[in-house]
Amino acid sequence: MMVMASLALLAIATACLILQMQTTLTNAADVYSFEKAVYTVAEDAGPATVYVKRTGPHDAASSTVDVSSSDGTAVIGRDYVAVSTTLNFQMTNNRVTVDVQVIDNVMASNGSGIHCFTLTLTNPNPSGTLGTNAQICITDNDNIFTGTCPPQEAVIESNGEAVIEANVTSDKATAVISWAEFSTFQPALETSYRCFPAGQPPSSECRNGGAFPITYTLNASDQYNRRIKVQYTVATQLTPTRVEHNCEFYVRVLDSIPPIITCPADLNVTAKGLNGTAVWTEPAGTDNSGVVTTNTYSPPLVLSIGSHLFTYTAEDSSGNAASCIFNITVTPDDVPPMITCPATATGVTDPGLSTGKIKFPIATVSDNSGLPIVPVANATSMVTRFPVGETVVEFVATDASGNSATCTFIVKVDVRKNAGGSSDRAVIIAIVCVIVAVLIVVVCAVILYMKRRRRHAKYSQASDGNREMAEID
Ligand SMILES: [Ca+2]
Ligand SMILES: [Ca+2]
Ligand SMILES: [Ca+2]
Ligand SMILES: [Ca+2]
Repeated sequence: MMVMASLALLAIATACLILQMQTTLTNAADVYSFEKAVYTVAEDAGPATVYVKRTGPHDAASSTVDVSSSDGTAVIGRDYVAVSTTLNFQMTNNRVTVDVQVIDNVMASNGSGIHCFTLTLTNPNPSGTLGTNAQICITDNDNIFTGTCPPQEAVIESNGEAVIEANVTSDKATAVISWAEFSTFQPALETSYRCFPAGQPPSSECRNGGAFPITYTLNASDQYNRRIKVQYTVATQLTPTRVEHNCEFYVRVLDSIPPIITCPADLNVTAKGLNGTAVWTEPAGTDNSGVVTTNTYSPPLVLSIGSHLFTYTAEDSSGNAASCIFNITVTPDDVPPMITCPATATGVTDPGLSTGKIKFPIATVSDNSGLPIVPVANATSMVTRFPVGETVVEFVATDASGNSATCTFIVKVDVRKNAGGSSDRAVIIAIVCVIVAVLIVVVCAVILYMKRRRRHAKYSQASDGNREMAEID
């Protein structure tokens, strides 16, 4: 009994699972889409056949979808017969045709000779997913350009534009583009090519076989930045009224060559404390287009101890990118500075004192961090007074991470000879004595001289008196 109940429950659960799966499949949406985005048809080629296909995880036995047309450069009644119909899909038919009637008129279209209109899918039943619209592009057979406009090298794109696409090669910023030269039914009195690059007014001549610049795909603010319009103009009458015919198409030059960028060599930086300052020259990318942007980090950067990866990316204006990576390792500084003390410094006591100020150079220091370090001494040259005898002086050098190194040297002070200043006083006394002695000699000489003169005068008077006495006698 229990077994039968279990089997019944299992059968019910299995049935529910199958029902759930069927429900899931039934809800899966079919997809309706045109087989091609663009159908090109000659104006006089009769009906164009367009295919709509149905795909999806499950095909309903029968479903429908509507298709309708809308004008572009081709106009209902002038260039084509309006399309408005319902397509039926059967279990065994997932591909349904739509016949589009193109009108072979007698109107010559200017420009490229290509004119297009749009087919749109709507209203799937049961509900489904719809693909993108299709373009029906009609090639005019009334164009004076005898069917070569646009040139056969051009491909009609989904927006109806005729585009010749080329890629730059090697390191070029341009691509040479050539096309079959145009011919006309009518005599061409004057012909010229003009280009409309990058949304600018027509200003530059361009030519068949010319070098066309890269039409950038990035940072293009308008569609004209993505391709260049080429306009070939034929004048079939100059007077009395000038009659011109234009053939227009586009060129697109793609750049698939990535930039080149080379990172600097990996860098090792010794920390100053918990961080290290990394300095490097930032790389700049180069590109065949000549237009490239490279990210920057703006060194010098203060980085923590450890490994740091830096990625530089160069990108050209077509979206091609190249990168390089380099590593900066900040290692802790556990190496003390190298310090060298001066040789023994010697001197004598200052005059009249028992100490002397001894001049000595500061220690020389270097450190693996590369940073300058000023050593500190426990004495200062020409400020500290040293006693007579030998004094040990110590220099200490400490790097930014706190590693220290010391060295010592001897300052030796001798007693100044003739200490106390006696020698100077002796010199002064000696000089004074000499001066006094000279003065004494001079004074004595003067006194002797004066005495001799006085004695000589007395002697002369006595001689004169005797002479007079003799004359009287
Ligand atoms: Ca025609
Ligand atoms: Ca026509
Ligand atoms: Ca490039
Ligand atoms: Ca160090």
